Amino acid sequence: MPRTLTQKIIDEHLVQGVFASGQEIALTIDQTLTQDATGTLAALEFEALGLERVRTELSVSYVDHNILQADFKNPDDHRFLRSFAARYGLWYSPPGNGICHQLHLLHFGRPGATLLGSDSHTPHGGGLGMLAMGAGGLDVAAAMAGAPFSLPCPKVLGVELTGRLSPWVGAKDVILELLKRLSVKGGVGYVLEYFGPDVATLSVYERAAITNMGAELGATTSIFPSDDNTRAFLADQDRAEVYQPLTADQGCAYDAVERIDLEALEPLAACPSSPDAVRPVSELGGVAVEQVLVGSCGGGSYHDLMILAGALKGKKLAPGVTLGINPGARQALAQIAANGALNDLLEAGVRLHQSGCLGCIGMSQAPATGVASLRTFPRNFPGRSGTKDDQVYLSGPQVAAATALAGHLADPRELGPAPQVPPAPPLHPSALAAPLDDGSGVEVLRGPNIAPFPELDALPEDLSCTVTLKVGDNITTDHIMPAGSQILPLRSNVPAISQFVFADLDEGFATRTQTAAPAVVVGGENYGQGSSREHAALGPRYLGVRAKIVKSFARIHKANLVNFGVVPLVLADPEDYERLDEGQLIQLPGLKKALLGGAEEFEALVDGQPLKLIIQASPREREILALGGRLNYIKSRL
Ligand code: MIC
Ligand code: SF4
Repeated sequence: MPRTLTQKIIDEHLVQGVFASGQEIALTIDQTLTQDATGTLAALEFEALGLERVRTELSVSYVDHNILQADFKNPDDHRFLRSFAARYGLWYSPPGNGICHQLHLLHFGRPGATLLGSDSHTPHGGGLGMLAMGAGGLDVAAAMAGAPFSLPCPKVLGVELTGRLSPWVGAKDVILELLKRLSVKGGVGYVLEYFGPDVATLSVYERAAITNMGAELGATTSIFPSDDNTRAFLADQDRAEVYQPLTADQGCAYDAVERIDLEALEPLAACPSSPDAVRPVSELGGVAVEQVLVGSCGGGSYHDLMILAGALKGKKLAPGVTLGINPGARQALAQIAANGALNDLLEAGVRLHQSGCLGCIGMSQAPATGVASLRTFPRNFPGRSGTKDDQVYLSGPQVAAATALAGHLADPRELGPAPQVPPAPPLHPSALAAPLDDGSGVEVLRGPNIAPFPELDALPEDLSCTVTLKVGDNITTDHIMPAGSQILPLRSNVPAISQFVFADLDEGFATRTQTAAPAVVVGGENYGQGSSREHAALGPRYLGVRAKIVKSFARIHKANLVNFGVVPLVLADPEDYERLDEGQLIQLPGLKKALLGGAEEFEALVDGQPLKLIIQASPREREILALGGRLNYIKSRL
């Protein structure tokens, strides 16, 4: 049977289950990545497993999110992660070196491998033909320990690309087009696999910009074939030896197909405040913009910076506009410095920042009140910039350049001939520290910011939970566990960070939930979309949330809920959502027994009336839930 590329890589790594949609499968993981904001917990979790060294081909600990050092907290975490990497055999990337996904693509990714990362944009690696997936920190810690990664077997959505991108239209427009068509939940349960003869017109940089933002569709991951462009990219990185050609078999069957005529695409932008609120820039010309930012894992590559520099060369920013650049990697900064593009950018008036996530996760670069900001970042969820009621637009570097020159959202096609991106200078500076041969003598350095991991109790036989919050559709993990420069430094301190759960939506949530516990949160469709942060599951659990009842879940968040013993329940009839309200008591009699007995349907009681719920959990997940979480499950098996 002809196979898709996705199936080929899955078959190669399959240790449990069969390639059939919806079934739980388990895959061996070749490489892992963690970043600091999720990595400190992942490190504590790995330590709890009691191993001497990571058991992967390669694991890297990157520091790129919490890089501001306003007090001791973030530098304490950096020091902890550096010593943890030295102790347990990981590569370490210090702050300022660049963003995990960009660095991983440049320095470590390889076609055909599996990569598990504690960050939702790990699919960036799909640009190199690897199966790169985001997951919670605990899943990544387990993979670092050599455990296979379990997930529902995805379906494969083939995306056929034909034609060639027109001048001033770029990779970001391809993924924005898909977001426009499919919405932020359109990719749930799928791997997006790009195919067609004209895939060959896209460089690895462009492919990675596309697979990166496939995360915004809720997809399990996205992947491109590995071909001559992949070979050239790897050769440029002095890593030609890891190249292997990989494509889908002729005549393979996709579960669904989308077709994109690259030639017909026009410059697009996502409007506030969702990555799928996409419109042609030509229709948005009136919007005044005072802040433009070019950077992030999905929009700060050498290729992105060169497009920007080419468009700005010899010109000046519009009065009143600030244009910040956050190079995705130290290498990209060195390359634009070497070929003169950095000078063109500085002459035009850009503000140069260090390599890192920065404003993408509200670590500085907040826009002023009431001012629209245009960013080449992957996400514009409400308030994520750090400013309340923010107006954040997303686009590629072409639109960013035209907008910075005009002072309002502008169509780059009006700028004249489009710049060509010259080959990257052969420079690969990086501050990566290689693993030690033997780290057993290294002391792991813990500052006061690192609190012990909370103990989680097993699920009781019967539960009665108060609804302490009811929310709507597409709730993001940014809503559940906000980020930003005030809260992010608490990522290693679960009791402290838990006080901020739902803080932007409902300030009283934490106290109310702790008082009413056990508690339940009610939500709509695609609950928990966005980031992989497990704090969005662990924080509520710490406050006493024992179950969530929603219309549907996003994949990573649901897995995180299971990992921390919060029972994910789905309404059998979505209309029942209307019957639920804050303050109600929901009785869940015999829930534990139902879980362990494998029941798919479960009857709860609300106001004495039955409420039909669905338990979508594999036998393994049911056992984890009954024990109160995955760490308890692992300990019970040791
Ligand atoms: C994001 O883009 O939302 C983040 C910040 O990178 C998160 C990880 C985190 O919350 O630490 C993600 O994408 O998983
Ligand atoms: Fe960092 Fe933003 Fe990428 Fe998340 S999306 S990894 S915050 S740059």
